[in-house]
Amino acid sequence: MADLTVHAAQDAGREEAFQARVDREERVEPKDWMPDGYRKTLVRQISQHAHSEVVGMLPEGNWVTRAPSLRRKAVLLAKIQDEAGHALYLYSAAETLGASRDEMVEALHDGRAKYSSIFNYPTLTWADIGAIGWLVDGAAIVNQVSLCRCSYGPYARAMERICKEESFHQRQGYEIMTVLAQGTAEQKKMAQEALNRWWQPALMMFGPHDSDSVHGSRNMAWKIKRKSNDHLRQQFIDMTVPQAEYLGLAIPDPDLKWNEERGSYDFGPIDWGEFERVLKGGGPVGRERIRARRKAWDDGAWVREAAMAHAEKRRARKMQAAAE
Ligand code: FAQ
Repeated sequence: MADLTVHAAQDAGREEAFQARVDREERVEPKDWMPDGYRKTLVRQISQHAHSEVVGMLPEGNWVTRAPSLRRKAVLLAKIQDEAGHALYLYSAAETLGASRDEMVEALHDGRAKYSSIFNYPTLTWADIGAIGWLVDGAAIVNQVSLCRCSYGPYARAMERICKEESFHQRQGYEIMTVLAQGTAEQKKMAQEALNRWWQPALMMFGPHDSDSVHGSRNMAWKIKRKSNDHLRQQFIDMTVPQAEYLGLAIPDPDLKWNEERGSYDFGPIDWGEFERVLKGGGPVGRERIRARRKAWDDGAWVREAAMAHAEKRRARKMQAAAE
């Protein structure tokens, strides 16, 4: 009993020192002591972020064979490959916290781990590829720029590189939308319909309102997140409305209005009922996403085995050379 009291007092002291360190803006590194809750929430967020990058390749992959030109196809392929790279940096960052890659992937496959709600929507036309780059990567950048200052070093550093690539993704999407919006009446209609489909889901990417956010305030105190869900959502809206105006497209929100006093746009209610439904599996698209991921994992088993065997052989050779 006495031992327990001593341990509890030690932990409280360590947590206080940890918080003081975070408050001084010192980065936390893998071998440093950290509260269990800090480690757990980081593994949750980073692994879900990694899963989002992986699942996020699927809606775009749907258009690789149907891209309207060779140039478009090459650019889209490069973007999709970037997303795979982002997942790799993120899984590696989560591994520095003691999480195993196999466990993280298993949690995605059996539905315990989430991925971004945005990827449970289908890509119906080529304009959706433009809308994903413009709005989805646009929203991702707004969120991720603030994550570059995350208190956990490996995550913050991964974010810096990811943000640079995401800004190229955002521009390729906006360029697709510009061409369509300045094209024939039919092309402009296609661009408008894509904006209509992706606007609300893009706003949902930032998560529930601050008042309903489960992890928000704790993660802000730990400086994992620097800005709240609502703050980032507003920043995204204020940035994107002028871009839509330039394209001559209408944001599908009758309540959208500049608020002089706040220096920001007011906007209409978000359909959180739809968000909940999408999170619970996303209907046929959600099932298809997980089926595709499981298949890719199973089909890639021989590659993982070959890579491990190769690594093992190299290690044995090195040990033998060192012994000689
Ligand atoms: N979808 O308490 P909060 C990309 C969950 S970018 C699904 O507010 P938190 C690039 C949340 O996990 C997209 N779930 O949570 C790309 C929690 O559930 P849990 C990925 C969501 O962590 C572009 C619960 O709701 N980016 O992939 C969503 O403080 C194009 C309560 O929420 C990131 O992951 C949602 N939208 O804030 C790739 C960024 N929102 O975990 C391909 C890093 C909330 O307790 C093509 N993550 N939930 O079961 C974050 O910044 C945060 O985790 C938030 C959520 C903002 C997503």
